[in-house]
Amino acid sequence: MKRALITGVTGQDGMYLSRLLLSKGYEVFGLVRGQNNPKLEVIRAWAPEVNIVTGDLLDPSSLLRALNVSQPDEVYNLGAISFVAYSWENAQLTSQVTGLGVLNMLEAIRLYSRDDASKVRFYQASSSEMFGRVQEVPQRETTLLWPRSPYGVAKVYGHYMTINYRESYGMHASSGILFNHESPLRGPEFVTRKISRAVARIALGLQNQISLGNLDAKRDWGFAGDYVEAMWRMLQQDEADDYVVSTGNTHAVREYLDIAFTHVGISDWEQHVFQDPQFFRPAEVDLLIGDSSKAREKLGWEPTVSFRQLVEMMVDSDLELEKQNVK
Ligand code: NAP
Ligand code: F7E
Repeated sequence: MKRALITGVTGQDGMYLSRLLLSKGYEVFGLVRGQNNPKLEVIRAWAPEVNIVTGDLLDPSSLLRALNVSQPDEVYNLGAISFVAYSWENAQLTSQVTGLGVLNMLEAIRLYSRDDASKVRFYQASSSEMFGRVQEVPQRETTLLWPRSPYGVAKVYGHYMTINYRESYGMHASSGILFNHESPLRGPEFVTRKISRAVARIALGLQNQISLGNLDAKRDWGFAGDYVEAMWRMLQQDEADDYVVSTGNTHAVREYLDIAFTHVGISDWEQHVFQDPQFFRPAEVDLLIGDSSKAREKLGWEPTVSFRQLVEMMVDSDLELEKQNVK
């Protein structure tokens, strides 16, 4: 039985990945931070078989302890401060958790493995935000990185540190450059879930409007359940490497709005949507679209959920949740 340690197990991807690994027969350990973390109950209900280990990416000794407890064959480093807008207001904290946290984990693995590079395979959750002011369309593994937020800069640090540990110590360390991926488990601060929730509530007469920022930003949105499969496939390769994971299609925020509102029978949706300066960013990533040919060829990976299916899945899920809240 293989053993895996997941940091960020209480997040969207951690939850999908934990179920995927359990379904493949893994013994799964999840790192949970803080004292009395409210998400602990959520992950326990979602996947009771996950073994919880306490620890924090900011505390290197807690990571070493987590490795000693879990004795993993594979480590998936999904833990991060992941909300881009928040990263301007908390730039140092974001740099420490999302950037230095990667080094803390890599170094803990190196010490734990006692320089036996084959002992633990490592996955780093890199991001399309690293492309920022895109230097090439579509973006691929070799595209020059030009991050546009403290979050993006921190991810670039973690990305190159992962490559450096691979090259310096021969560690099986892979980096998935994942484009936006969403699901009903997405945090409500991200635009897709913010819209799906609001649309459900507007359809049920529980609210009348939604305030948003830039409706023209374009993202390559996929389904989180598909993307965790790509993470796992990366660590099953003989050689560690970096892969772009994306659908290859891009859509503006307003297209998401259009499909979401139309799905609940509201065609004149503009009257419900307001733009508020507080949701615009100091520097925007205007366009993201990924070229995932390498992942498709080498990992045999491909997305299974279309943009429309994703939007409708999220709205349907929020309709159910909001109906339960009303009861
Ligand atoms: P998420 O839902 O925001 O989850 C982030 C996770 O990190 C949570 O479990 C959180 O724990 C944990 N965390 C935060 N600070 C920590 C710390 N100091 N020590 C240990 N854990 C900490 O993010 P996600 O959408 O699942 O994304 C997973 C990873 O992929 C992140 O690294 C993200 O940056 C990256 N990524 C995401 C996307 C995407 O579109 N979703 C795309 C590219 C890359 P709490 O629950 O306790 O806060
Ligand atoms: O914004 C625009 C906003 O916050 C998407 C993270 O998982 O994916 C995510 O980062 C777009 C941006 O995600 C609102 O300006 C308009 O252009 O949903 P988001 P993100 O910033 O793309 C990447 C790949 C990650 O790695 C990150 O961890 O939508 N937008 N109006 C808005 N965004 C938000 N949040 N709220 C609005 O009201």
